[in-house]
Amino acid sequence: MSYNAKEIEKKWQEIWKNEDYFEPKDDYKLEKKYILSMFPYPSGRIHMGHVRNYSISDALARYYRKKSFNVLHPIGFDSFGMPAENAAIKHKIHPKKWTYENIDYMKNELFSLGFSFSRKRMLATSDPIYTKFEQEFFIKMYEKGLIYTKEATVNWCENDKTVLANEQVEDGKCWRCGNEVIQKKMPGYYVKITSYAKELLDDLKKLQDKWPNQVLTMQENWIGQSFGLEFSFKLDDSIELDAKSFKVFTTRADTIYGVSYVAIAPEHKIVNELIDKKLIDEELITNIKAMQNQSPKERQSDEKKGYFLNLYAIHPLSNEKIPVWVANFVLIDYGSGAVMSVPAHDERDFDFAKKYKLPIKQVIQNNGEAINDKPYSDKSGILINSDEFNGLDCNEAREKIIHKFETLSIGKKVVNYKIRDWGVSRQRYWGAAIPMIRCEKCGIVPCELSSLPITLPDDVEITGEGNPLEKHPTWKDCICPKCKQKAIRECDTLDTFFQSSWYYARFASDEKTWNEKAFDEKSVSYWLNVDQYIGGIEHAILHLLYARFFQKALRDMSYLRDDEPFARLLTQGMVIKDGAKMSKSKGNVVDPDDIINKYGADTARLFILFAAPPAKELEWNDDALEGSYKFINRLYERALRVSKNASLDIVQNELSKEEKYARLKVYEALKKSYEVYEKTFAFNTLIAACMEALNALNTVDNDSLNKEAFYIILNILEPIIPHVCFELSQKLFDLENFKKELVLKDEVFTKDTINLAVSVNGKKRAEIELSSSSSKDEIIDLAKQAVSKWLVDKSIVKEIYIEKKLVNLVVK
Ligand code: ANZ
Ligand code: ZN
Repeated sequence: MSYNAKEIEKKWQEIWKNEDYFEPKDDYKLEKKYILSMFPYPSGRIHMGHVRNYSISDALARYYRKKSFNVLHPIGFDSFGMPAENAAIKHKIHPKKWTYENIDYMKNELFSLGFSFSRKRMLATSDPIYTKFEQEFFIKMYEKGLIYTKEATVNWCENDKTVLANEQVEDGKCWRCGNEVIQKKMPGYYVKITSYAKELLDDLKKLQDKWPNQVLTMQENWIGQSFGLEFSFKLDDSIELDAKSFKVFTTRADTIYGVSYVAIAPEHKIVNELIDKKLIDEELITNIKAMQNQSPKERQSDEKKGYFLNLYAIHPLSNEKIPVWVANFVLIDYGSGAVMSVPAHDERDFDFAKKYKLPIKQVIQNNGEAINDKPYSDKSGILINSDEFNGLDCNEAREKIIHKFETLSIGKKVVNYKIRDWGVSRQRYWGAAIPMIRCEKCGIVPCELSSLPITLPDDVEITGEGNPLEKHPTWKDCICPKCKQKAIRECDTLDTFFQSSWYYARFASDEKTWNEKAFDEKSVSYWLNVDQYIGGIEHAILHLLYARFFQKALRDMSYLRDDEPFARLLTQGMVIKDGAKMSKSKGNVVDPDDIINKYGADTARLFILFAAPPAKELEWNDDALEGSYKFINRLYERALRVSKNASLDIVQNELSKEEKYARLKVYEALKKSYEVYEKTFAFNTLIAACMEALNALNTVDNDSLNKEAFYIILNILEPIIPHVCFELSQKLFDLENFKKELVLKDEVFTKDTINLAVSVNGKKRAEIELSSSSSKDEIIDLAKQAVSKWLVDKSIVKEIYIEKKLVNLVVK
């Protein structure tokens, strides 16, 4: 009877399926655990990254089930998005067909790996019922002012023919296809994530030590809070303008007397007024227009550039005349779109001042040194050239100067955030339709809730050119809910991140009510928030930020209760092979199906959890895979030698030294299992402990001990290699018993030996291990034997024994 993975795995997968083994229970009095791994995109096949992700979550789900928790471990598919349309263009297959065929295939793959997902709570975000509630949220957010429309410059990918959110632009390239992103002015819908900026930042504190630090830092930087002073510069009245003043934002109010010019963004309204009224010459207008047409990325990489606007502002404290420049480094949508420039203490301002020969005025002392070829940008030092503030430390000065502006009512302390509102309009077919209507008479009108979901037409032509919904002959025709006249449907669809922002909450709702409401109140308040979320670090910013925003917005719309969606987060490392991330483009992919066919699912799972701790990169290694397979074989053969009828009564004191040692190893593994499943997730160390225990058992021939040992080891390993553990447990033990939680036996850990140092003339020469019941004479005898080579031709003058610590022999 040798190990047959195929047979065993098929058998147990059938049993689990037929007996609804992994469905969460409706009994809300039970203690719950909601374990969630990021759901896959239905690209066609499961890859090793998925196997890793779900092996981790499955191990946790199975562990907590064993501990009698009510466990929710759901799975679904993030099934709207561009690849489906690209497949349509390339292979002439309808996106819906492509998507749902992939889902069917991948579902089977997932279950062939033995993952204990709930089957009843499976969903795909392209399901009309999911769209229905998503559109409901959209309309409610619109009515609350959390979603609005604006014409704005957007990131545009010419290859995917769609708008991209800032978060989807990586190094100026499209996150999906890698194409260069360009700037385009377009109307679109925006989610006002900025209105939650402060809470999104403040609540990161609640996640401290529960989320990886790296992710917390990335979110913090992305939100980008800074405190400073906002005040107005009056314009000198030598030129007649509608704008009489303009605001600036500075984090360095302490440098106010060092301002030598002010710089405004190319899109600033003063610039536009100067252009519109032709108050500046043709050549300057042309130059400024060229600057306006540059993308933020081009402006960033371009050298600092600017033009004097023949305009002066008045310094609010010194009343000096300060030249006003337009500059490419000033962003229109940060702060006030204008900067007070202090070349002596800011790198950027310094470079600009050098280039255009503008004055450099030092206002903070730098160890008595003057500013020559480098600015002094440290935020420490004593103020000089600053009137009444001279002599103050710059931190104190900053507060005092802000205070002065406030008392004079010419400025105020403000908070600024770098985060921008989230543009969600996409000019694509395969997405959730934006449930809005454009009426000539009434303007933009939300669809009626009773008309939801607004589903996609099936008969579309997908060519990659333009928006298929826009081109459809009839789909966009509709009736305005307000005036009942003919109107036009919004033809853009939602960013797919809109769908993945609330799926975790949908899973938490009882599926029996899925058709009637977005969330069943009782079940979401029981299941949420997610106790442990597991997924890739690539989602550190966008997905996790959007989901956190959704949680808060849905809370404020009374759908949900918690402030944060994911109590704990584990970001798993990448799977790499030959030094590079496993990916089709690198041609180094190992297909999980091939591993399952050759070795079985348990081997795949064991290997992936053994090869590296979850947060670290995992290097693919064929030998280690083979090694995992061998271990399972050995486990299987050794377990079958256990005699079923042996009693489990073991008297610790009657065991031999080897038996005690083997039993200790088994219990050490058990102890480790609590720590690993509940805290560290270092499955590799747990598996190593089990291997050690198995080795120690090799020398033992004790039926009771063997039976106990395998009972424990199979229990510990079940979350990792479930099929073989279920199989063996069924053969050896009563399965019902097997589900019980295990208890540590302290007696196993009490050591009955002590270690003693032996020295000769005060110098340590050996260490001996002996039974704690040995007599002093026996101990000294053993000690002498251990150091015999230092006693040759010597005579012992004194024997010193310090109980349980050391023996010292004084010799001559
Ligand atoms: C004067 C100053 C002196 C500044 C100094 C810095 C150092 P953070 O910290 O990232 O918020 N700034 C303000 N609005 C800007 C805009 N729209 N585009 C480009 N730069 C802008 O950055 C705040 C600082 O960035 C502000 O403080 C301002 O320059 C500049 F020694 O004011 B500072
Ligand atoms: Zn109307």
